[in-house]
Amino acid sequence: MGRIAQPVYLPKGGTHYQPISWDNAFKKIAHHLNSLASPDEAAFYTSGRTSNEASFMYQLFVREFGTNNLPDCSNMCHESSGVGLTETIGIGKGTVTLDDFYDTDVIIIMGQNPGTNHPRMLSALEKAKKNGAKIIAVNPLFEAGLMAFKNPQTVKGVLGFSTQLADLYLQVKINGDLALLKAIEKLLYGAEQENPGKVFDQQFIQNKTVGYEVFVDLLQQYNIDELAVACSVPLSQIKEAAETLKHKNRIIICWAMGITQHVNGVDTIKEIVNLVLLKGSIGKTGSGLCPVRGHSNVQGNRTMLIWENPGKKQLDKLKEVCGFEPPRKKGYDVVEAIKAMQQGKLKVFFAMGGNFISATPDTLYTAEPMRKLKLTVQVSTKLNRSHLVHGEEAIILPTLSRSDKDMVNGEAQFISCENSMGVVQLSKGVLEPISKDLLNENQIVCKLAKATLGSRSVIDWDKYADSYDAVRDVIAKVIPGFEEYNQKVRQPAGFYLPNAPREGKFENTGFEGKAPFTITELPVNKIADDEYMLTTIRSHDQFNTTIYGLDDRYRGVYNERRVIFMNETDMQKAGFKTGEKVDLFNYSGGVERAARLFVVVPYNIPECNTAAYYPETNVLVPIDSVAEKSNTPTSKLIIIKIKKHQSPLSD
Ligand SMILES: Nc1nc2c(c(=O)[nH]1)N[C@H]1C(S)=C(S)[C@@H](COP(=O)(O)OP(=O)(O)OC[C@H]3O[C@@H](n4cnc5c(=O)[nH]c(N)nc54)[C@H](O)[C@@H]3O)O[C@H]1N2
Ligand SMILES: Nc1nc2c(c(=O)[nH]1)N[C@H]1C(S)=C(S)[C@@H](COP(=O)(O)OP(=O)(O)OC[C@H]3O[C@@H](n4cnc5c(=O)[nH]c(N)nc54)[C@H](O)[C@@H]3O)O[C@H]1N2
Ligand SMILES: [Mo]
Repeated sequence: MGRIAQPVYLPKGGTHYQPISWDNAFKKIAHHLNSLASPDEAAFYTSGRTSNEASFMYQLFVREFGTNNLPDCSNMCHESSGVGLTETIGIGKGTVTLDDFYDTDVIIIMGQNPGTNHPRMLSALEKAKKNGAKIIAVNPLFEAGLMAFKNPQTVKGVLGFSTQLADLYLQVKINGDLALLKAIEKLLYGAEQENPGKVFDQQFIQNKTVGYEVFVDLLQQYNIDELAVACSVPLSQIKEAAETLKHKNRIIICWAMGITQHVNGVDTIKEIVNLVLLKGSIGKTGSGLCPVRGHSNVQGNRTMLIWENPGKKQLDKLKEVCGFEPPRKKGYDVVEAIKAMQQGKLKVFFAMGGNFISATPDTLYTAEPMRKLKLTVQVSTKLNRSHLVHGEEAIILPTLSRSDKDMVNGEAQFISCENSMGVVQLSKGVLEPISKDLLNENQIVCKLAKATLGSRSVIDWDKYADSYDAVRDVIAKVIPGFEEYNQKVRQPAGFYLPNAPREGKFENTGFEGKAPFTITELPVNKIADDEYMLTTIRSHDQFNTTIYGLDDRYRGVYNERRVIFMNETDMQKAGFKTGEKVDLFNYSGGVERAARLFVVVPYNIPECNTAAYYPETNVLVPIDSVAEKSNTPTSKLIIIKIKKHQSPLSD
């Protein structure tokens, strides 16, 4: 079933991984770590599945070892949301709860495909609609899962009736979102001037925000027709969106990767905040900001300090409670870690889950230095590509998955996670583990810490290895909002973490309890005549880099993943027929990046825009193409050329 049942080791020059005992595996890793010239020569990656408990212990080990090199999948995912929200509302998280969906007037869904990626959200949307909410979708692709929804759990759903989900579908061009938001704001401002106080929430603006005057002054300088062209949505539809919002203030805006993975991802998120502030749609029922996360505990990982750059306050607290001086120098994020490998500054790479080589950009650029590392270690539930692109020596440590029974000293344990809405809940596996030889992630961390740090450590690793309750007790002392963690997590529905903006309070913004309007600029997305914009997306049959099947049923694609969705006019211009075999190229920085042998599929997508699946297209994403401030690879806008397929051997 693709699961791994025992630790395995690949010696230098070896061709096969071979079984190794846990003790020897830990000794080998400890030896490599302790031989480094500096702890900063190691990096410790995390994918977003690791529980709060294991994440906390992992960062504790890494920091006591002496580095902040904690890159994580967030760096490629919602980092732009974290940055954009922290700079505006003072906390890098969303502000809505599930109940808000059931009592709202308008939900805007931007750059997100919930039909495939967040199917459980569909029931919430269906219920919202039933309660009278209008849904506006913003997406370059007409996603079937956003257009209509068949709920298999209702009689009507089973009989094939479907709810129309989106009331208005705004087909922006790739990265046209910022222009669209400004266009909507401009129209609303016009209406506000005609009817002062009837469109914007002036009281909220007065009491809770700063920078309104400057913001609207600059907004006025934009030309509405130019904004419509910049987002490529017909003005009539933008007017319809503004009309829908005009007299409503219970508004929720959701977004995901279609917004975050752009050069200006942080700015687009700030513009989403601007719109919400104008309408006073935050800190009250049925309204707010909703970045929809990916991995089950990616938000919790960050709360537990899986972060290359945590604030001074949090590190001071860690020092006070845990009794050692944590390193203060900023560590590497994902892209910085790859570059550090290229420069020979990293020698050991340790991954707590994930599939680094397949998830990261510029696959060939990244693979080359990975192969030169002294040691790569992967803690994995399943085999994947990253086990094949390894250092001189390599170790795979198997672990329990979330669905496995986690027995410690004869007792089934539970762990806990935080979801997108800031709810912390426990989770307990039920399946019999595939082998008695598996350790949970927390045990792996504690045993490795003990083997590596030995008498240097001030932490009682044995105690924590055997007791999640003990781990939760220390988390309760270090992380704000987790006081009485062990009691609260045992409540049936878990507990909400404190979230000031949800209560209409804007602490930590640097503006005395107020939220700032921020000034953004439109991106310049220029392409040459023979170039296209490519956005990389998920199909229905995958979870990130794990491909379960070759179908993408909502988009009508079967038995094939190497497809490129193209506008029909573009196909005609280029002389491509349906099913044409093509090669894709990116030439950024004077390097040729090629993804060969794709099949052209005509699709309802704006001209000059194309889409293809991740991770097959990651070879095309230039390492230097990253979002400003969040350093997230721009996986949703890669400039490509498309040529008829040629075998690389034919010339
Ligand atoms: N089944 C399944 N579920 C998953 C995952 C999975 O792989 N499979 N992955 C998980 C993870 S880690 C994450 S982060 C989430 C990802 O969830 P999503 O963000 O929904 O995933 P993507 O397929 O990357 O798609 C983004 C959507 O944005 C649109 N889009 C692309 N470019 C733009 C743009 O410029 N503007 C706008 N407005 N839209 C754009 C695409 O057409 C697509 O509908 O899903 C999580 N859930
Ligand atoms: N071009 C392009 N690139 C992208 C994206 C994109 O949209 N386009 N999306 C980005 C995003 S949003 C994300 S989140 C990243 C995902 O990046 P990753 O999180 O690194 O990738 P996954 O495919 O989710 O990792 C899957 C592997 O995790 C391991 N695993 C699963 N569950 C567990 C567990 O409980 N414990 C442990 N130890 N291991 C486990 C399994 O071995 C499995 O093979 O990819 C990013 N890369
Ligand atoms: Mo993600």
